[in-house]
Amino acid sequence: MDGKKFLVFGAGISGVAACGLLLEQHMDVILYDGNPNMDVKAFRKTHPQLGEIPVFTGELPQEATHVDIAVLSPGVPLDLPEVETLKKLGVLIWGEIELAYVFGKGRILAVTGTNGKTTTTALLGEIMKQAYQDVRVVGNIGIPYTGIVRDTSEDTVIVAELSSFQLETVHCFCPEVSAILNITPDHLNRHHTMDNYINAKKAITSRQSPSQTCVLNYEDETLREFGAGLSVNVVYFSSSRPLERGIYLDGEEILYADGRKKQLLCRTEELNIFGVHNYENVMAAAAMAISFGVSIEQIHAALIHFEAVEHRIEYVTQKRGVRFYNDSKGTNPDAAIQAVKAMKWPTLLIGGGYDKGSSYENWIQAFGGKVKKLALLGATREKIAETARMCGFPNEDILFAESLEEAVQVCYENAKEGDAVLLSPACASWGMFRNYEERGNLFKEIVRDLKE
Ligand code: UMA
Repeated sequence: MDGKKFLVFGAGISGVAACGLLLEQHMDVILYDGNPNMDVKAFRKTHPQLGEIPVFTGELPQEATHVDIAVLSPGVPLDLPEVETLKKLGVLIWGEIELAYVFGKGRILAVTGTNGKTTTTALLGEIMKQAYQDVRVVGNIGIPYTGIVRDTSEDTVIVAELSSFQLETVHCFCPEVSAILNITPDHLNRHHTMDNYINAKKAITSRQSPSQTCVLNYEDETLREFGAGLSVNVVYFSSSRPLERGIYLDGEEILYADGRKKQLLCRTEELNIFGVHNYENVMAAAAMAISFGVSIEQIHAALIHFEAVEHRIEYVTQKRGVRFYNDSKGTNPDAAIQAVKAMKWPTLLIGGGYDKGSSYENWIQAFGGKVKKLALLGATREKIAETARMCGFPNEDILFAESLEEAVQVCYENAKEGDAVLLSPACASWGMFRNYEERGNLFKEIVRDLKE
């Protein structure tokens, strides 16, 4: 790395953490952000740790291209003209995860998948804390990996949630245990084809050696086939059938079979998270922990204490006998299907947001007569309404809202005692909010302010 010059692309939380790491490593760093309206003065004030680092915004200036390695933030697409320019000039393209891996120490477990990543990562972090002193939970969950590198030692256990965006730019990154939970269409506006998206996810295991483990969902056809061709140690989990070797759900029990005997990991009634998708997250986290050498007792202790993560079918409160649930993390139709399936009450559903090019048919078909009103907002509202009508959802039960406040209000007005209001947009929040956390937090605030 001696004498190498870096360009960090994107001044969000990943870019800031990457710059911090590179400065600590005494590297030559330039920060670039494509947003021409970025207030560099204010940025410097809020990030004094970055000192006088050169910052460029708007169009990529030539002087910023005289670098050896560009570290892309996850949100920066690889086919962006600026990135193409850098590639043509022979600049190596790394992601923030690769940078952290190259400079960091410790043993790594990494989770990807379309849905369930955050819950599985958080749960795996809790399991690891039962067995190890120094555990760091990082990545797409909201904590940049580069931000904790300085604190890592050989004894650190790193549990990383990785998105397809982050996996597009890894090269040497190699976790000891990896997992792909499921793959359904998402982020197609960024990856363009399903194949590109699947290949990005698969990169999580591409550097692993035969003694290392990849945990896969046996009930996901793409992953089952993928597993059959892998030369690493593959451990499957299944919510639908007993496995000779792996973890599976059998009625109310989650069992671990090692090829000779079966062991009970936990009963579903002992868990504080519900729904088959959550049992899959539990199985994946447990399979990863077992492969890492954690005992069944330690895994059980963590499983029974684990609570649902924020913004994922999160109970907010009751008003006038109406229950409110925040599933702002339901940022794609598949995640939103799980939330609507988990509702046991007549539901007034708030959906819509940024257009990622998804199709909403399966989501609407999963309503199963449970959804009384569909309140829509954001760029996708017309597209969702059209699909809903096409699927036979009554036009008079579709409501358009200009804001989240209005959507909550209109649902509350139309709700009766015993109903549920669910925010589960099936779309990303971008365009109206900075991220799904901001959307979920605002939802909770609006709900708590509603008059009884
Ligand atoms: N930018 C450009 N050009 C671009 C795109 C972005 O200059 O083409 C700049 C923006 O102007 C902005 C900065 O890059 O200043 C933002 O970078 P970013 O979008 O990569 O966001 P970060 O703040 O660095 O957060 C990222 C992840 N964001 C995305 O993947 C979009 C966070 O995941 C992650 O928690 C964080 O790194 C820490 O690892 C969020 C997310 O929405 C939660 N992830 C998607 C998802 O879960 O579906 C993948």
